[in-house]
Formats: sequence, C-alpha cells, structure tokens
Amino acid sequence: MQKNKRLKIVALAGGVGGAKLADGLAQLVSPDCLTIIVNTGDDFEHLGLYISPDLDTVCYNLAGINNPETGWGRRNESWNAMHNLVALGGPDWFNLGDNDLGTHLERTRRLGAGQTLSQITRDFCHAWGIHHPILPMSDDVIQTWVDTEQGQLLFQEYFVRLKCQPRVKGFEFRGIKKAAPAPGVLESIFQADLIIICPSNPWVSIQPILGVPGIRDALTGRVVVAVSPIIGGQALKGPAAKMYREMGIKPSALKVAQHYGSILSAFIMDSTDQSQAGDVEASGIRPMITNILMNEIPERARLAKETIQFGEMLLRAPLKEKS
Ligand code: FO1
Repeated sequence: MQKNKRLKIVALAGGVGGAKLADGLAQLVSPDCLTIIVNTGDDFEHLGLYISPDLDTVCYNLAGINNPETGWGRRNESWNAMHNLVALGGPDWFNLGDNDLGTHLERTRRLGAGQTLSQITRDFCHAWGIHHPILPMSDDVIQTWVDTEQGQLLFQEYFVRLKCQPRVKGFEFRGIKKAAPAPGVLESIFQADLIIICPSNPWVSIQPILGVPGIRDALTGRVVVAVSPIIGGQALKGPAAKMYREMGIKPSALKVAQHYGSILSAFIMDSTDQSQAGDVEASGIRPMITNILMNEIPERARLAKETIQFGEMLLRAPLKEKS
C-alpha cells in the first residue's frame, strides 16, 4: 500500500479497539508522520508490579506480538508463573502471562530507577522494533476510578475482577488536574494536520486523554475525526454501551458524536447507523459512513486508509468556523 507521507497525523487510542486502528494507521503512514498518544488511566499496581495495559496493548499490536484472541497480552503465551502464584494462594483474577511478565518486571524496575513512562515506552518500542512514536498521555500517575453502586472501584477491579457488572454512576481520573502532557504530546498535536480519535471507550479511554491539562485546548481549531466505538447501539468490545446506558444515555453512534461534541470536525460511523447521519450533521459534526468493523488484520489498514482519506477531504474543504 502506498506509504502516505503527506499528512502529519496524531491518533488518540485506548484499549483493544484503539490499538487495532492505530496498527492500521501505522501500516500506512511513516513514523515521521504518525504519533500515537495512549491512555494511561487504566494503569495500576498489581503483585507489586506497575502495569500499563493500554500502552502494552498498543505496543504489542504494532509489534505484531499481541494475542489475537484477547487483543491484550502476548501471543504464544505460557502461564507458569501465574499457575505457581495461584497454587501458593496468590490472586488469580488478573492474568499475567510469562512473556507479558517480562514487560511488567522491567517497566517496574525502570520506574523504580527514576525513569519516566515516556523514556521506558521509547526504549521498549525500540526493543520491539516499533518505529512509530507511541507516547503515554502523561508521565504523571493518573488513575481511573469508577463510581458504582458498590462504591468507587479502581478501573481494573471494575473491568476485570468484577467483569464490568457493577452499575456505573460516574468516573474520577485521580491526579489528572496536576498532571502534565508527556513530552512531545502537545508538540505532536500542534504539528498535526489531522487528529484521529480511535474507536476506544469514550468514557475511560478517550476522556482521560482529553482531560490531561492542555490536550483538549490543543485540539481547538484542528481537524479532528473520531471513529465510532458503537455500532447498532452495541460496543464492539467492552463496556462502552453499558456505561452509556447506566449514565442515562441510550447508546448510539449519534450519542458518541454528541459526547465528543465541538472538538469533532467529523465522525466516522458504520453503515448500520446510516439513519443517524442527519442528526450527527445537525449537531454540527460531518458524518462519514463506512464499514468500521476491523475483525481481520487487512480491515485495520482499510479503515485507516478511509479515515485518512476522509481527513484529507476535510482538509481540502473550507472548514466551517469552529465554535
Ligand atoms: N483483561 C481481562 O479481561 N482479563 C485479564 O486477565 C487481563 C489481563 C491483562 C494483563 C495485561 C494487560 O496489559 C491487559 C490485561 N487485560 C485483561 C486487559 C485490560 O484489562 C484492558 O485491556 C484495558 O485495561 C482496557 O482496555
């Protein structure tokens, strides 16, 4: 596929859905024209290890070493450490494969030696043969807590241990007000022709990124295109639709577009949701319709290509005055 050297692109990504489109973009756009900014609100300490699930999911996907079934963790994994840990009475709810453990051990060691998440991610990407810049949204600790009927839950407790069962009432991103964007984050946005919000969970993957002081403001006046994480009222993976319902919003592509609101120039939604395009347009956001499913690897590059083409069209068209 022709390498797209023209546009400078920044992609905002969270978990598995975001990693897929980020991987598709990386297949098309050269490293000097694509920067991926990743959510770190899911990070947490477990077994004394500092774990960064979304950074690892994006890196593993771009390195082609991700587990294709789950989307997270490593392929060709073994579970000897976990089996022995559990046999000795350790917690079994968060599965850490033997290969994956190497990442968490080394990240924890480096953090303890005073390195930043950005420095660590850069070195890990080099080791994994990833040339595209992958930046944590911040080097400061930001923790997503989910307000539920059972009280506040750390994100991974909610997402993995409790399997997203508790009813959600809200979210708190602890530490976000004092946090700073990681080195290169604002610069990459200011230099970008096109910002792509990947089909990640708007509540717990994209909102934390936008909440880091300076990031949302940096998007003002830029061409920002989001890909819907909801098709036909359902999330492709994860609790996004359930979260909308529990937050009192009927889940739909339209509601996601309105959730992102005025930062969006355009919103890419699945043809299943064609009937909502008029209302998206009425919300001041340009609707773009295509097949947004990425079940197979080649579909990642196909959707990435279309997203870039939509972005190029917007860049050529005179932009309406952004509010
Ligand atoms: N998700 C699960 O549903 N179960 C797990 O046991 C699990 C382990 C795990 C280990 C490392 C890692 O990087 C991710 C892991 N995830 C697991 C996924 C993770 O909870 C989510 O991918 C993100 O936090 C949200 O997308």
